[in-house]
Amino acid sequence: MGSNGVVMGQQIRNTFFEVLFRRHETNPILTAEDWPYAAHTVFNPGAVRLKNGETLLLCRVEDFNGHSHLCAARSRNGVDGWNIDPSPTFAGQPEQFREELWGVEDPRITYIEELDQYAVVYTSYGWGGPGVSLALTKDFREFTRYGLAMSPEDKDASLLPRRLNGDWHLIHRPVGPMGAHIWVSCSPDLHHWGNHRIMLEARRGGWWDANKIGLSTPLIETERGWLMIYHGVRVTPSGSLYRLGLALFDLENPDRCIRRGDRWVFGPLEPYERAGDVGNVVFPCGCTIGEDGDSLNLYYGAADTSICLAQASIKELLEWLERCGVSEDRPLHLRD
Ligand code: BMA
Repeated sequence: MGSNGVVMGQQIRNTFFEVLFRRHETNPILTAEDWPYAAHTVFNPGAVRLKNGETLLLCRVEDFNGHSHLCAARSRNGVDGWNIDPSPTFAGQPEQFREELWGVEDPRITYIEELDQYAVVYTSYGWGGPGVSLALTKDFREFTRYGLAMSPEDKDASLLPRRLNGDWHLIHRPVGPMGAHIWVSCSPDLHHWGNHRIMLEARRGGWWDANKIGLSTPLIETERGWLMIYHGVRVTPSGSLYRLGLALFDLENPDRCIRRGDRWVFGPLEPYERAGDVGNVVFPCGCTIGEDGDSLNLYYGAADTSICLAQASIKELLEWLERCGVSEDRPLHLRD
């Protein structure tokens, strides 16, 4: 073995790659075999720490028709002992919401103090393609649907937890002729959206996050700004590679990027991330923060097949961005 690598099982790992996210030793923490009813795969969960301290995962469950619905799993420690709803918690309702004909996917959860409710922003899948839908809930049992917030093709969306300058802010990822970039849009009432701005651009050419990026978890509020974990998609001759990067945004003007990391910080490596229905995918939709205000639990879908956990320190992520990130104010010709 060369001097820049260590052999761990079947994997060769580069010791020069700074490990910011540590995989939980019991990964995958949830699979379809844990489900109390027939499920093909479980992945891409939204996550939240409830007021009673429990962790709730709103898991994407794919059935044997190929359609997805959402199902809540609750645990005291966020690792094991999951109490899974005995039937789908939130499924498409195409009679009233035609955009949900082929199901609902990839939820992101934000607790909204002003409303004392959780906002669940999810992908609804219908004839128009994937769009962004919104629902509110107090208890993850009853939901008030707001319908489509962003028409197709759009996904990877999440709400900021409070109004800024009087408006709600939705982060989302429309697909356009010039690539798939992360946008932010505003609303006074969660129904009417406008003031659309690009928040983070996909890079070009040979970058790991060229052409297509998307929000991963809801933004994390820190003293230095909104911390974003985003995914970059690299298309290769044998399929797409989904990896994660970090960026930091101004607290009052979230379309102003303060720092962005050039390297990815987490990518598929373990067998359960490399192989599955869609191999080489790590796809987080939710995270929780420990009582210390620093430990981050990142819940992610592995290879569109199972649910995994990786842990990090928010302080370390911010320090890494400070050290290794670049300012997005640099001239465009240096950015591509
Ligand atoms: C994205 C989303 C995710 C999925 C990923 C990899 O476009 O559809 O739900 O995990 O592709 O297949």
